[in-house]
Amino acid sequence: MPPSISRPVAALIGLLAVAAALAAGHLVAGLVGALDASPYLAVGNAFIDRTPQPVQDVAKDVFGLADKQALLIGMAVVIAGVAAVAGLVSRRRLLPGLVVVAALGVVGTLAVAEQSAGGPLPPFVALVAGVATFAGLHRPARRGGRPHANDRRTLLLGTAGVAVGAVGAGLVGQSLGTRSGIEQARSDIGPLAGAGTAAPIPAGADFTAAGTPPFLTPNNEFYRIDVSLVVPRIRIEDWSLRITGMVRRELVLDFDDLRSRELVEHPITMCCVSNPVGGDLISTASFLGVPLHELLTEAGVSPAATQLVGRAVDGFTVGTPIEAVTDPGRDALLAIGMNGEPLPLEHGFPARTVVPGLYGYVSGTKWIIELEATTFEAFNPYWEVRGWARFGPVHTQSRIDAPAPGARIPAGPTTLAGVAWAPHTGIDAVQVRIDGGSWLTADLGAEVSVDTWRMWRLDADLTPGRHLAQVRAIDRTGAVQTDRVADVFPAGATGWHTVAFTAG
Ligand SMILES: Nc1nc2c(c(=O)[nH]1)N[C@H]1C(S)=C(S)[C@@H](COP(=O)(O)O)O[C@H]1N2
Ligand SMILES: [Mo]
Repeated sequence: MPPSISRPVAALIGLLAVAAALAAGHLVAGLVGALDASPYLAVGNAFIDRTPQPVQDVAKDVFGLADKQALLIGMAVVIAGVAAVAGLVSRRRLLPGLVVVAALGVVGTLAVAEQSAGGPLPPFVALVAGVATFAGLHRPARRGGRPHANDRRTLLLGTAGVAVGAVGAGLVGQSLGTRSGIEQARSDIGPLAGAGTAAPIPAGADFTAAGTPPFLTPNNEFYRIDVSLVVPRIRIEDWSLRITGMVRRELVLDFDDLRSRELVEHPITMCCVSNPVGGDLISTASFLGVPLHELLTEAGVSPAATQLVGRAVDGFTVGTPIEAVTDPGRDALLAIGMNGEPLPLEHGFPARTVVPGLYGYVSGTKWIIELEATTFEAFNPYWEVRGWARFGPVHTQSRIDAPAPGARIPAGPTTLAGVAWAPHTGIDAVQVRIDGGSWLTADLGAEVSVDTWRMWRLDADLTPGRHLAQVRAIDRTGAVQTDRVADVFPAGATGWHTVAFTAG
């Protein structure tokens, strides 16, 4: 019988082999400038694509915007478990564990092939590194119990070397993959003509002193929803946008074509369909860009087209009702600027679409590379394939920001405050009631446009004790925000935001 490797050492060998593989893959992905070809990230992205909607909802509820980090950590735990098993099944013979390590390598290779255009080199190097490390550590470990004192030393140095090397390779890959000079290129763009031409936001458009958010959301606080684990990094010189499909002539536009056009600037409130009642997946920015209707008129969209499909480099697709983007009365933009700067990388650099009044998943293609005029029958976009509604008008909604849920505030005079929105319709009134009493009319912030949110505040005199505040909005058509409670899936949440707090 060959000597058997102790359990802890066997598990450690499995772990180190897989860590070396993933680190090597990450390093090569960084070297080839396609971090999404890192086997670890590609497996994560493949997993996201296959996660059923209810599971995604639970993940969002539990982890909120840290759901991506939670996924990466969860994957690490599972992979570590499989890696330890690879070691443990090879305590006597090399082959069984080697097969497990190679199988992980194959999974990584398939995931990269599906998720990335970065080519097979990163997962191939990962597979080779994993198998070689496993075999390389297994040999001295197996003989370590025997009189060859050298083998113990070899094993010790080998494990330490692999551990240090893996951490180093992973870090270098990460920094290479995220370096690539794109931030520099973005800041080199300089001021965009037309930035600052939107009417100034009037004082009194927000009530930050009473607890509302600022009217314009700073770019680094603007909510973010990405399907991919890797923020796409597009070099401007490689980028162009094609307008295709049911058009008289296809257009191809590069960044200089766009920035040399007449750019318009509009503050627009964007909202995610996954925003729960009372949630904060809603933000407002001043977007700068080319009106979509101009581009579509130039391309000559066929009257038979019903859907405009946006395609992005991350594989994401968006389907927008064509009338929302051909209507000159709706400020739908192909945006290249946000709050006076070029679009941040996270928000779609170098260009994205923004359409007032529609949830982001049916209107806002970030990192866009193609707009195709087509029909609803001909194409089903990313989230619609996963069961979300075909049309995504933003529901009229309102939120209480102060007091916060569960807050304890002094009894007596106080000011309640929050926001309301009915994008592309406008807010006419906000009403608040306390402890089920009669509806009181709140003061409204100055209106900036029908396409943006509107802040509200209400002075109240609170008796000591527990209280319940509720809010509802009334839109420009006179419609009162519905009290019917609906979940975010499949068409966006509805219902009145209710906050319990204590005074005294
Ligand atoms: N390419 C691409 N575009 C995308 C997404 C994405 O994951 N990839 N997410 C969409 C969703 S669901 C929303 S709500 C908005 C969010 O835009 P933001 O991250 O700039 O707030 O972008 C939309 N456009
Ligand atoms: Mo979204």
